[in-house]
Amino acid sequence: PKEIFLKDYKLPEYYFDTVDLSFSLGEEKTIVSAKISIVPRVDGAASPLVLDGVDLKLISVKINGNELKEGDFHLDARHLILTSPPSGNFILETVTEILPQKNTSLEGLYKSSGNFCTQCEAEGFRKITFYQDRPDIMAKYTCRIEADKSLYPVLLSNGNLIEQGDLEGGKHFALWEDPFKKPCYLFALVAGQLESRDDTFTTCSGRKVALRIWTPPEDLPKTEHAMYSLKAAMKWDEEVYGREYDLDIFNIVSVPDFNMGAMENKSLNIFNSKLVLASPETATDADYAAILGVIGHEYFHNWTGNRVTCRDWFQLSLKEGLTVFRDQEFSSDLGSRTVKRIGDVSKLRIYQFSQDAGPMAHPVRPHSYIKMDNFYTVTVYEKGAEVVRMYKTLLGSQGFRKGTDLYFQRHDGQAVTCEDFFAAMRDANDADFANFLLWYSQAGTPVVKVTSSYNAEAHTFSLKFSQTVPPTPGQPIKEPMFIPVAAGLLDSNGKDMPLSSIYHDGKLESVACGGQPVNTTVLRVTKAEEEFVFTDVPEKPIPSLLRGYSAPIRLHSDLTDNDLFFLLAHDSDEFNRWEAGQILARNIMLSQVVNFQKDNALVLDPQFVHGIKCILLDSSLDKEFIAKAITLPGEGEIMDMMEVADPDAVHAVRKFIRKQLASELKQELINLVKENRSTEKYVFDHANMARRALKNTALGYLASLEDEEITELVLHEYKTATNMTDQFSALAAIAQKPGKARDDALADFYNQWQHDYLVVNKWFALQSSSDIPGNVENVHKLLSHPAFDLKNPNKVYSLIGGFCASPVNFHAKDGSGYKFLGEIVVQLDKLNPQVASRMVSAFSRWKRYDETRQNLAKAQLEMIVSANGLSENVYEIASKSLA
Ligand code: HT7
Ligand code: ZN
Repeated sequence: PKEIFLKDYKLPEYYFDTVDLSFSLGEEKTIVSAKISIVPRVDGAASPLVLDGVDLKLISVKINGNELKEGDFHLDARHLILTSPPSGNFILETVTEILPQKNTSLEGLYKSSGNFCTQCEAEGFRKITFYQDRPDIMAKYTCRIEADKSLYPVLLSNGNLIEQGDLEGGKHFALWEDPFKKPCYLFALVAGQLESRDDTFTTCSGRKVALRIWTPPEDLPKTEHAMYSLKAAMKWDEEVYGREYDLDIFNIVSVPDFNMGAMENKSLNIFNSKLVLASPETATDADYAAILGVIGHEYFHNWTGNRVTCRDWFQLSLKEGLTVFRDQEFSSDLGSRTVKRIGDVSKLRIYQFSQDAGPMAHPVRPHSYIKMDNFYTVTVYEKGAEVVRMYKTLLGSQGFRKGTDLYFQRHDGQAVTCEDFFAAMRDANDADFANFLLWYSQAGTPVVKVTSSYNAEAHTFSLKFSQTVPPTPGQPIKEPMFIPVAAGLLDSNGKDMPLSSIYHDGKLESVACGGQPVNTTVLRVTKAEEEFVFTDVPEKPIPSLLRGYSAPIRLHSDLTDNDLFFLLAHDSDEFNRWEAGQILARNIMLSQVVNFQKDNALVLDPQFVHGIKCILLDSSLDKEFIAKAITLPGEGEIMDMMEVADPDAVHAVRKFIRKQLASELKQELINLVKENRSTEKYVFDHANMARRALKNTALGYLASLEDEEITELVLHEYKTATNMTDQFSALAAIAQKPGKARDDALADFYNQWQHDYLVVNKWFALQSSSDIPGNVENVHKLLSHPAFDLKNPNKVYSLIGGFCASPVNFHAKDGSGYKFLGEIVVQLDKLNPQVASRMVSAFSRWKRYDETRQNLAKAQLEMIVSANGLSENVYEIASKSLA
């Protein structure tokens, strides 16, 4: 397979001005006619025009109305090359035949549950028609769709509907025109039996926008929350970024077969149904929150991605990092900022740090790829969002807004690079960003060590930083990064000390703001070793560092356990209160892992139990914060901190600590369950979600006990639940232990919800991710369950993805988990390479385990790499994992 490099980027030889597409959708085949007006970049230069095209049957090709004969063009499996096009502007017309009904890859044009739909990002448009399939080709499109009227009554594409009508033979047509230039990855078409929930939004300048959410008729009642989310997002983007929607219509379509979460096609967003459909009875709070975030995310792309797009796919984080940052802030503003930040940072540390430390580590802006689909990663998205967040941390809200205003002003209608975003931030603020651009080009998570010392005579407090960035594939040596460290100092009462000046680099710098001392200041750490000395510090402080998690780094400080307990109890930065508890928990878990490995008895530090108890009983705290603060770090996080990951030890230790906490705090936890039950009808707001989160976290702890009273309680919660959040949490609590109660509850749940495929997917995931011994057999059986279908990505993510998320069973020492995944990947790859390559990623950290596991996992990777007809998608991940 061919590797593509950022350094090889070249401007296109030809630009496309207008593109007129015409689709005749049929049951056997679909005919696509394309008429493109083409402008050479350099007038008069008649270089060959290379068009991408995959799985297309060419019917005809014309230039300026004249049909080309063989010899005037060259056709291979991936291209149509016009060897000597005219020297000036010209019109290219092609007719191609495609087979959407046979397209199980779910990219290009395909059928999903009887309806036609498209997915063109990243390089799916080449499966629809011959084109220069690259994002720097921006053109104005029209799209005419013709289809049987009774089978496909609804015909949608981008932009405005300008004509529609009936045709002979029971057919009809619709003609859409998009007035905005766009890259082809934003093209979309939908045709099918759909109905819409309609609403309107009046923009800040008074324009009325028609909003439509399309679903199969039976799903329509479940779109209320999606519509609420869309309107909230439109308003927020006006208020926070001054961005108004630009067309008179905005459509969202829900489809059950979709490789990712959703797609931001211009004015015709297409969504995986699990991120649109919700009702209190069928969706959990987590589902509701995800819908809010993703509806916001895709809507925000209209400015960050669509109007200003990427020059090439290496710049993906330009739109994704920025848009993730925007959706994170949107959700924070509508809910709890601290809780949202804890969730986002946890995701980053669990998944992105792990990627950064493995064979697939790549910079936020990758240097090369074989298959672009493999680079829609947590590094590009989540670490990319952290990079955007750092601009804001350095510039403040107003400075950041000045930067985005200048970015839109300079680049509206253009395809640009990460440097263009950087330059807008810098120029709008006249800022010195030192070597900040390294965040885009250096992979790996920086490790920062900090030591502190107090000088009681001089009343100064020193922080000495040292940083390293670990080597990653292709990048053995790294430069020091520019790391913004938000810091505060706590006095002995736990109050923030006022900060006014710091010695740094031989100079005394004021950190006051408008002449007033501040509680938090941002230290600009840029060197391998660097010291900051706070002045006028009357007593020895406890430092609170990296407040709000101001940079995506691993921070090692010299804080003692007592300091951490103090921060847990007092820090004004709520994120750091949570963080202090997590550091303590990680240390305790790691020390018990050593005990477990030495066959010593496991013990739990009473001070930790007391700390958790204080949090549980602190009624001044947000309930969702309490739920997060009492949740132990995940097994993956602990394994990542070990020399050799030991899934059995980590699992046993986490289980032991949970059980110990449950037993010592049993009465407090029972009270929390009872006090926080749902009494009224389901409301999606922070207070109610927080209450449910606390109740269900407490229930989960209690269910780890062997106790009749608790078994009764958990069953009672299951039976009396009035919403899916409570029902599913109770089911998960019951399912912790094998036995009749578990079997009965799982059967009961399936019985109740078998008609709802989204709920059934939860049921699959709950079983597959279970840590009950020998679970691989159950998962094997579920593969032949009538509700399972390997062609549907959501079902694969639930059943196979769920299984890989269970460390004890996936990493079973007999290799049964690895064998199961290996076989599935080869099978799946023939249907859907994108989904198969996501699944094969579960093997990528195989070198972290003991020798027996390494050999077993490696054998599966070798088997996969040598499979016949392997896709480039799976090849890239599997071969890089083996390297
Ligand atoms: N921009 C969208 C990316 C996406 C995608 C990429 C590869 C293959 C399938 C895909 N479906 C959607 C989604 C987003 O980040 O907004
Ligand atoms: Zn996105």
